[in-house]
Amino acid sequence: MENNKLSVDQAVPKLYQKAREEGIVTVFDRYEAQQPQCGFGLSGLCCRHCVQGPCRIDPFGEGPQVGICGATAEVIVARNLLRQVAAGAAAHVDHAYDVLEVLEKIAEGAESYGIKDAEKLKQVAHTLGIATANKTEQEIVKEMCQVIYFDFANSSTAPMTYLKANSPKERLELWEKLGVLPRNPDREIREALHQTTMGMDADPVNLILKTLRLGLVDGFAGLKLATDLQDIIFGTPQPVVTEANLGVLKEDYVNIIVHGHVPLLSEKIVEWSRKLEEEAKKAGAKGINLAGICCTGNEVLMRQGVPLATNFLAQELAIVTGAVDLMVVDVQCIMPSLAEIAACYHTRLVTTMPIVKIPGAEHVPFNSETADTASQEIVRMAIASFQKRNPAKVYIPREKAKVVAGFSVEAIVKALAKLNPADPLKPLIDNIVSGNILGVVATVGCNNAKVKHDWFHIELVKELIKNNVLVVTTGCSAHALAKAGLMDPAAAELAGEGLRTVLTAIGTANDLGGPLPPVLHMGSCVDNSRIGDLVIAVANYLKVSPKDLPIAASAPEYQHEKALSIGTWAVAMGIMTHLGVIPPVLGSPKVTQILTQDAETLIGGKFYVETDPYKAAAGMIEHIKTKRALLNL
Ligand code: MSK
Repeated sequence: MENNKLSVDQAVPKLYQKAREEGIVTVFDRYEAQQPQCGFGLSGLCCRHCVQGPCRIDPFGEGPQVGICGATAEVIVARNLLRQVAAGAAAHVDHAYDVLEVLEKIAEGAESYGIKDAEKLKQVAHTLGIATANKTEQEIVKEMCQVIYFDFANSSTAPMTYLKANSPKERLELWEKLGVLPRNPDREIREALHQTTMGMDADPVNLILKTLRLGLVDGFAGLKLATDLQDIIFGTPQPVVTEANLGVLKEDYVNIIVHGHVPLLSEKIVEWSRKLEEEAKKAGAKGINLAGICCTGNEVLMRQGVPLATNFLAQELAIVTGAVDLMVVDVQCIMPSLAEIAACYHTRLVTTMPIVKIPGAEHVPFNSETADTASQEIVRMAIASFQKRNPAKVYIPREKAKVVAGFSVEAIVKALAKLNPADPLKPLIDNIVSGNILGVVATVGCNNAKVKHDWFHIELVKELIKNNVLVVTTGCSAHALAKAGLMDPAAAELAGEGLRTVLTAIGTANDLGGPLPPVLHMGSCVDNSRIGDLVIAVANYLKVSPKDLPIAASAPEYQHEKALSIGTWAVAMGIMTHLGVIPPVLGSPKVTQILTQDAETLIGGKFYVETDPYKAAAGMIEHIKTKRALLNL
């Protein structure tokens, strides 16, 4: 791929060039090798649900208009979308379930993990209707686990407790009326797979309603559940100062990269890297340097201040630096190609989960019982690997940026409380009402090889903040914005005057000696629930529905099915959700119309597809202005 098409992150072309010189093929080359991509697949018109197929529908009306079984374009597209959203939801629910199992073990006395945030424990317990007075932490945890496990064992039609406990009344009533209230999350995922098998649902509207239901499964049994339980176990993030980009790797340190999603592993690697620092020194290193990729990087950044190495699309290039002694992965977004690339260097790639094994990687089984021994083993493997590093192959780019992160809802409220201790949300609401803050946009999601790396995230956000839109962010979008310096308080100068005034007022009240950054890092992909919590808190304060707020969401460069399920949850919450990459639905005019137009009347939110960042920013700003006008602002 030509250098100017690769990335706006300047570390990327440098390392891509190194990879080329060393004969290493990366995601950028594999993307080019896939061109042209199949038009049927791109438009969602290919069905492989039974073995009579694959069937393809001719979008131009000249070839077949139905599959062998008679399925129309509308049915094929809607079924494919439901399966993708169900898969995304499954990934997040499985993630949350892993954390739930560990929480249960803590209640049973397991010692590898503990309760770091007792306040959050009580707060979540109260939300679930569990009394906490005169109870030990273990007793509260036990009761909480019982209530949550009930959702997963529930065989009735009763809606999910966790969703009911955490949703606004107005949304609950609407979801019930539409018949999209999920029951047992596992059952919903199972039923979605059943519903989309050959000879099942042939009604695109019914399939889309089920898709909304699966979005809600993700939002509450995936995102919200995972974030809450992780905060209880590992602590609720508070502001931290750190750095982002591959320049955080250090030549004379043992460099370990944590990659994946669930902090059960990465938190332990952080703990043991600190404890085994002396062993690294004895091996000739100055110490151990940890850095993160993808969302587990966000998890340890938010809670431990661990720097970010890079995001999804540049994960291979981290190894191409020749300076990574070991990369340890858990689940999701891990390119299988990493093993082949690691084999070109001294880098050890370590998988840890029974459902993620990569030929060529070493496997160290990790679970709550082995957490400490496995983490020690992995850190020692990295120290041994450091001694085999070939200095001639090392090139660490200098790019890195200052990052102020750690903005959980609790941290935001705490910062606002410095302006108004009695009513912390008031300063935020007042500034939205006055127009200092025009509205809020959440940018989330991945990189996608179809888009110049990080470009959409950065251009879109610069446009938004220039127009006084406060940006909150998670996932690999947060990485892109961090690397671009937009989480450095100095970037407040890029914000419009109104927004800059607010950021400065909050920063000054919190003795930061300057403004808050114009982009607030709220965490990993599952931490989109933090954004949901903030939206609900503001809506409740104003006594309106989330759909009435001057807000929008955007996944500018998404690639994962998880992003589709998160987006569907956001739409079900009533939020206009921008996609910067065209989803595979254009083969069905009906499905496209429902998702991008009719949904708004039905549920308040809709998808908005725009592949130009400047037009997308303008579209979201227009939407925000319309919402403001409807609120008489
Ligand atoms: S890691 S899901 S590439 S945001 Fe959450 Fe990044 Fe997307 Fe994976």
